[in-house]
Amino acid sequence: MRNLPFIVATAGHVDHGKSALVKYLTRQVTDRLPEEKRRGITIDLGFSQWSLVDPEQPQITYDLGMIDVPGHEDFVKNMVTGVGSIDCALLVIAADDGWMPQTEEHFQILHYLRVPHIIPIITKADRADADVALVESMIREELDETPYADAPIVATSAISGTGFDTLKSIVAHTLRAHTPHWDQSKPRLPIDRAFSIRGLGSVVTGTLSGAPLKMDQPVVIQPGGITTKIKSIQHHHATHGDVQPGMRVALNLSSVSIRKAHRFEPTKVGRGQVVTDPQLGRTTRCLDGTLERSGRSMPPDKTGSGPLRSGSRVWIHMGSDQILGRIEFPSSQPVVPGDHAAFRLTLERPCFALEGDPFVIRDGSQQKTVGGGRVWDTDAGSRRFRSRDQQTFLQSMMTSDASCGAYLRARLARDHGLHLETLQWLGIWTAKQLAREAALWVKEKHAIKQQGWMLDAAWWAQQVCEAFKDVQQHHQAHPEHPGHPIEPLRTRYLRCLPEASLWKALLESLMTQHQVEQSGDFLAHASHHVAMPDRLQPLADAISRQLKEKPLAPPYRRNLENSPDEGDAIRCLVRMGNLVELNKDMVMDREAFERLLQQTRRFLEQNGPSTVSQLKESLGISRRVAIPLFEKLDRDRMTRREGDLRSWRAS
Ligand SMILES: Nc1nc2c(ncn2[C@@H]2O[C@H](COP(=O)(O)OP(=O)(O)OP(=O)(O)O)[C@@H](O)[C@H]2O)c(=O)[nH]1
Ligand SMILES: [Mg+2]
Repeated sequence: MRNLPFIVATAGHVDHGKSALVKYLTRQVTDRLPEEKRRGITIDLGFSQWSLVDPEQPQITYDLGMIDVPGHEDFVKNMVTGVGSIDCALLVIAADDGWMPQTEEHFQILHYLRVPHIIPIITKADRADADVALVESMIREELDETPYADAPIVATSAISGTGFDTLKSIVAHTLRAHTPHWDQSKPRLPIDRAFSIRGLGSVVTGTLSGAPLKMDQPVVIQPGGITTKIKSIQHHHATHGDVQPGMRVALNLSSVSIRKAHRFEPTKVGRGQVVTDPQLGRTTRCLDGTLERSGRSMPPDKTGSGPLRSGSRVWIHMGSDQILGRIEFPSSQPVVPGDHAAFRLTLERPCFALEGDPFVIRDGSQQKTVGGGRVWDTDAGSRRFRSRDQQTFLQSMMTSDASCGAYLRARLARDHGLHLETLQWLGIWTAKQLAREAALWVKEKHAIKQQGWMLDAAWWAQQVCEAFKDVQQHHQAHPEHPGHPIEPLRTRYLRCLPEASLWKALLESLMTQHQVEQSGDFLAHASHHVAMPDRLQPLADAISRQLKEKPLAPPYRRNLENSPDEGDAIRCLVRMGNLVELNKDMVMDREAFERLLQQTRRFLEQNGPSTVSQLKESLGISRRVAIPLFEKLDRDRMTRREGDLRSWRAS
């Protein structure tokens, strides 16, 4: 026996028989509000359960959470709230009325939200004025050239029961082919109802997607960042220890307060917020994405067919939430039906979203559905909308199949480096899906992997190449330097690397690909030798001459170094090995130093440990020179000092 949970919602024009259909299938009345009963119409979402045994494979039972939506044009905003994460829609069309304005509007909403299956159902087939054949051909025409063109159509009557066996077969057949929900480690429960029960506390209900939830699990409510714990769980009025994605769920949450009014309050809980994992998604007031406006014709009175101008106020519907914001397009050209456009949406309050989430846009007065699309950047506030990188990114997503691979490649082209571990929490794709696409891109040599990062191969090669060029240019400009000082290079590259840790990887690539070597605080090409620049040569010659004149009694360095250039010339002579630096105050001609070194060795080997006085006398040098000389030999581990005595230690 298999029990597969799925979510099925109704859709369609007012009075076409949605609630009657749900009642026939589930034996439950979904209209609860006194006003609904009085007016005989659905106003808000209704919920019930349908346990459908697969007529062809009776070992499978579909545990269906049914959402009944209102059809009246005034309540389309409630309808959108109900169909955010459904598997299948039953699009109801009355046999005596045909495809009407809200049939069309609901159909477009389902399409924008990428609902996987739509089953058109002709209701009221028993009515005297029903023309099933005509309505069927009308539906076929409307579905033509849409992803739902092949959907099976069934005619029913909730009075006589005609067509319901066929309907059950169609629903079972559709769901059998649909991939069951699985654990993607991204639990999301967009709240559609929130209330308090005396003695129990706060309860929220919604449709669970993305991952199971279990009792005692710590969760967060977004937007708001309210941390809480699941005290108990119900699914179709029965208590469960855990619940699976694809189920209608009621959660009893500890220490949260339910907001009374519809208005969003960040510290309270109500419809529109999402119960989720603390790591998941982003709360943001600025979204970038791609918008599509259906090119289907709409009846002229209540249409969404007017031009949509940059700067318009619109409602965005995502999950069970709806937020007012201002939409912006890259150009001043209005977006008309049939158009696609990149957009930025600046919201009046934060919303919770994952990159890749679908949404619906309605006009500022909630009268018309004007478009739908996908969110591609939940951190848009940190980027300029009209920047070339962001526009290229959004254009790529618009012309792509909006798949995980397309997202990864477009984002990599924009950001140059992606941290896959982080990315899995920002978007709708799992770590596994991202890793698979990344591996493909690496295999095709478009990307490389470095320390958990995926880097754009061409961009990375360019960074390494430019850093190498910097080192080379430094060699040319300053042949007297041992190499490019590392620190300024590091500071410069940290500004363009997506993360500081990648500097190490860049250094490594420089070393392995370009034979750059690090010595102390400098980077130099293996072939680099310090050389005297032409401009310093005359000064260097003069300094060398002075030192050679009195090889054993060199003047103090400050007396040789009367200008910064002379200082540079001395440093260069030291690096080139022509001079030896005894300490910061004294340099000595290399030949004289070598001679003194040999003499010291000979003296110490013959006479054993000796004092500075004995040594200086034998070498013919003053104490002024002897002290820095022997201290340098101690530092270089040529001599060893014990008290006042020095002995030769080098072997
Ligand atoms: N003859 C006949 N009447 C039906 C059938 N289905 C529904 N009705 C009637 O049509 C009217 C509207 O039905 P509802 O189920 O409330 O319609 P709805 O689509 O839920 O309406 P809203 O939720 O307000 O959009 C009711 O009076 C129903 O009794 C049917 O198959 N045959
Ligand atoms: Mg109804």
